[in-house]
Amino acid sequence: MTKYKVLFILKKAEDYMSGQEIGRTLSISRAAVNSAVASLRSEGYIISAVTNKGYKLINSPDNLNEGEIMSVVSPKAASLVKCLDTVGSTNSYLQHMAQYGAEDGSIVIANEQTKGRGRFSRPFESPKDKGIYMSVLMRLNDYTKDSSQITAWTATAVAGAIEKVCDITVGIKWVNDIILNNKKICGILTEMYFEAETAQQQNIIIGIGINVNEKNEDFTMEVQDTATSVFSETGKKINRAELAGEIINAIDKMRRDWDISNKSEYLEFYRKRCVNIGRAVRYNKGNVAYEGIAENIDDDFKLIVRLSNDKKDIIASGEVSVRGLYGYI
Ligand code: BT5
Repeated sequence: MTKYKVLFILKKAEDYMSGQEIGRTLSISRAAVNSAVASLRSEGYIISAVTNKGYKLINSPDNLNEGEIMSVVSPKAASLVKCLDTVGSTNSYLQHMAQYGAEDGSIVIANEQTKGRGRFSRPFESPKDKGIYMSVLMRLNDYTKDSSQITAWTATAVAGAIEKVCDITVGIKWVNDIILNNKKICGILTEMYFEAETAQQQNIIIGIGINVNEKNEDFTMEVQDTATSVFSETGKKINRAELAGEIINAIDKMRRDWDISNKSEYLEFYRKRCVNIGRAVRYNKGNVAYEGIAENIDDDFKLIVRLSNDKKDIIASGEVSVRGLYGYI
């Protein structure tokens, strides 16, 4: 959108820039520049206008849009990002784009989801303008790789980005939750799509939901005991575009590491942050309930559990509750 290209130019400019110069750079008229500026102001941007000098960006709100993303990642990465104000689910939206040929690496980011979902069709609350709700498309070249590990790799990439931007240390609850002070600040949902005739995996969509600037009351009563945000725990207001940019870069690196099976860095980081290890856990397989102590993460990111009867179990997927988290006392 033109207005976000204008925003990008204003963000890069160190001083006032004339409407004529902005128009020339983007090959648009001065009138188009004026209307872009008016529209950006209505979104909360403070833009000063001085006769014979032009425009200068004075202050930016915490908005997530393509102009903000352009100013935090490379042009190539930015060209793959689509930002939406509101959407049902970014995973569903991106899957639709994938069916119409969206490129490998395409990303959709929304400021709000009305039907955000977690695993087992559970809802993922996605309050407006507070969090980051994004999905990434991976079209795999190598179908022989064990793509079930993607969620753990993604948790590592996202946790690293959160730690860097927010200056905190997080935990990871196997397999897909990032936690802070024993509550959840991020969930990941990886969905795979297969072609009906060949059963060949066609693409993977990785959905990432992060609670960034929410207050406790932004969540419904149902999840208030489970969910928290970076802001609630640290008191820091985080610039969502900066965090989104860091995540985009981390995912981009992850995709390259995935192609060359560069796993050790991810395993080491994951094991260090995994809050299950050494704690009591419980889970179900079919109708049978199990309890034990989580011992470690194996080299395929599976959870190793020492059961109450001293037998060892290795869990590849599913829901595992950890004593001390989310109401398991
Ligand atoms: C997840 O599932 O945590 C995966 C969440 C993935 C969300 C992203 S947002 C972008 C993309 N588009 C989508 O539609 N989804 C993805 P699960 O482990 O099943 O956890 C779901 C449970 O977390 C719910 O049953 C609630 O208890 C809790 N929950 C709901 N909203 C939450 C929130 N905002 N923060 C923390 N916990 C939440």
